[in-house]
Amino acid sequence: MDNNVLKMLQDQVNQEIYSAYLYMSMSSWFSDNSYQGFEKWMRVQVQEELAHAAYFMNYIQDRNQSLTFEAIAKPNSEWKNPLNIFEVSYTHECGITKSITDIFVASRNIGDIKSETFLQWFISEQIEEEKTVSDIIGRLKIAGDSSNALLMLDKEYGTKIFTMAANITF
Ligand code: OFO
Repeated sequence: MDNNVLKMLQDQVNQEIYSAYLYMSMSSWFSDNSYQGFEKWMRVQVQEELAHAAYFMNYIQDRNQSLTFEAIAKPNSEWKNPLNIFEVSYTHECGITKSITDIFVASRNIGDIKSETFLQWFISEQIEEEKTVSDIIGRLKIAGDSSNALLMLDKEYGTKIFTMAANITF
């Protein structure tokens, strides 16, 4: 396997675990501020990110390559309000989309069809991740400072449940 593509895949494991860590921090803020629905939404997001990490780990090992372990960056834990949290989440997801796209392009450039095929699921997943968070941002903007509207959205997003492809385990 090409060393550069392998390094990018190894780094992506770290990025996915960092995503989980970031969403843990966000979920903790929601808990501290009595947004139980958004807290649950973020906890489901944590599970999804850990599953993403596992998916990359499995692929690296399926290609008979080794994992590497670097420090996970410390996430911010000071948040202003739900809108601020989801805006940061959106920016973060756009960055993840870019890093996955970069691995896809690097794989394509060297003719690594296996990696290219593997990464296609993630490209689609990132479109969904960005859209979901962008929709929440739009609705939070409509809600503005209305406590009633914020509590209604909190309740609605608390119904999110964890679902991933059956072949992904952590
Ligand atoms: Fe793994 O998709 Fe979000 O970060």
